[in-house]
Amino acid sequence: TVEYNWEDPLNLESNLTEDEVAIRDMARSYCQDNLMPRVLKGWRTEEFDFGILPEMGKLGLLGPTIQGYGCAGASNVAYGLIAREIERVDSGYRSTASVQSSLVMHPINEFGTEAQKEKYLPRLAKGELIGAFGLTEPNHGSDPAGMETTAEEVDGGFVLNGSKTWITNAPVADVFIVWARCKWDRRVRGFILEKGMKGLTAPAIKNKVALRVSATGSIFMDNVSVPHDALLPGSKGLGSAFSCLNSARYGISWGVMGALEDCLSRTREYALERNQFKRPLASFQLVQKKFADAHTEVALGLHSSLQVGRLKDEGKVAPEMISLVKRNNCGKALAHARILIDILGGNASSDEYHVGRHVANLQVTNTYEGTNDIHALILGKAITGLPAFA
Ligand code: TGC
Ligand code: FAD
Repeated sequence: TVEYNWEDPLNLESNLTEDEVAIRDMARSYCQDNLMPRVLKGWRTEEFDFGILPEMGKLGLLGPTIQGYGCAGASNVAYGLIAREIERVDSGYRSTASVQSSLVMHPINEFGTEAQKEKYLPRLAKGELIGAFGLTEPNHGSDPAGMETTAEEVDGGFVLNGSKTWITNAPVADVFIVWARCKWDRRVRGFILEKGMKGLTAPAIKNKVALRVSATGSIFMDNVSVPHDALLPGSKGLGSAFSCLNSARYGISWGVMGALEDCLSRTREYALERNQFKRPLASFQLVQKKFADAHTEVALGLHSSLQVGRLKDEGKVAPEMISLVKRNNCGKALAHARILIDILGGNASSDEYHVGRHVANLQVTNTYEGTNDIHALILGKAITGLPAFA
């Protein structure tokens, strides 16, 4: 007979390559030994820790699927496993890393010139440079097609005007991938902006109730002049911006399962130790049902993401598959973290029990990169052929 392993109920391990297991184990030890001890201070002070990206860079955790330029060239499944380990500690650390990898390094690698790749990728991979990705605007979140940021061609380059908001890493970024509507043909394209350019500012949005270990801010562009080589020449329309989201959304689908796994293992330990009515909480049927439900969703969520990752590696992934796992895993992680936290009773209110932090973070993961309902509409369109966005 086969023994059931509650920590890996469907034997995910058996589907991973040796390289993937090694990367996962290395990421897990780094996150537990180096991020976990810093998370409460980061959460309480909301101060960005500049040490973390260089540490991740040293271990090859940034832009890990990119071939060359100092990147690891690992599989998409390895990328997902890394996201899961980081988010087991905190979604904010995973946000910092996934923006760097999927939303900054990926578009430079995909749409950039050789010179742009050589200039930025090795330093982003080392964590020497920090990147941000500006798509969302104050008046256009779920509908980026309405964006008001413009790029105008002038002698010697382009001039950008507009603003972006709720941008991860913006206040600490050296490099900004900004999406703007080009005045000459009304198409959306990506531009690389650098900190210090005249007219460019990126103030922080402070006092967040979630993702407090990651820096978030706005990007304001007031007649920012950039040379011709700031344009990502391979970016041709909004679809290019969305293709970056595919990679980030896929990573988030793994990451949030890590956060839910952490909620499960913490509440399980608590329930085994805490007695009420002269019995451990873990012995009550209602408590066990909470564990069984969360545990089932983790197992199903991880296996779905694994399948999408394998298809992505084979070049056989449709964006809707990513919407399916992003929506399902974010929604399930939030719902079950909210249920599990009840097990902590009054202690749920203490940040030292960590589950409250995950619950707050998971509200954001269920919102950014396309809200739960927007992904429902993407799937609804695929099922019926009828767009219901407007
Ligand atoms: P629509 O007409 O559907 O599409 C426009 C063009 O884009 C193509 N396309 C895609 N291509 C690749 N991958 C995808 N996922 C794609 N989705 C669409 C599409 O084929 C079309 O191409 P073409 O050649 O025909 O022009 O566009 P729409 O304006 O109707 O929008 C549809 C909708 C609502 C689904 C889309 O706008 C959407 O996804 N909205 C959600 C916005 C969003 O996700 N924003 C995320 C901002 S970044 C972020 O949150 C980072 S947080 C990171 C962190 O901290 O971890
Ligand atoms: P809205 O679009 O105003 O949506 C509000 C509500 O209305 C939602 O419930 C939504 O589902 C619903 N809704 C909207 N349209 C429809 C419709 N057609 N049918 C039914 N319901 C609808 N963006 C970036 O570009 N880069 C980043 O790095 C980044 N990082 C972020 C970090 C944090 C901490 C946060 C909170 C956000 C970040 N975002 C980033 C922005 C994020 O992508 C947007 O918040 C998200 O896309 C939703 O847009 P919105 O906030 O404008 O909400």
